[in-house]
Amino acid sequence: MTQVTLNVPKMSCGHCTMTVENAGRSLAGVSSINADLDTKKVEVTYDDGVVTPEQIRQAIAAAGYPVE
Ligand SMILES: [Cu+2]
Repeated sequence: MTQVTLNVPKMSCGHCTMTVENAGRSLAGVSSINADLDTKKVEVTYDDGVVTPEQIRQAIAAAGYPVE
């Protein structure tokens, strides 16, 4: 398992973090995702043989939250 921390500054409430987490969870290979509202960071644990960090970024961006 590989871990990555993404910056998602647009998250502004609990609904945002839920939307971001659900977007990440919808991807095969993502084993855990935790969005922190205070730091605007999203920690993702994933299987790098199944999914790439770029795909995770794109899924979160497609949900309306650009990753910086
Ligand atoms: Cu929100």
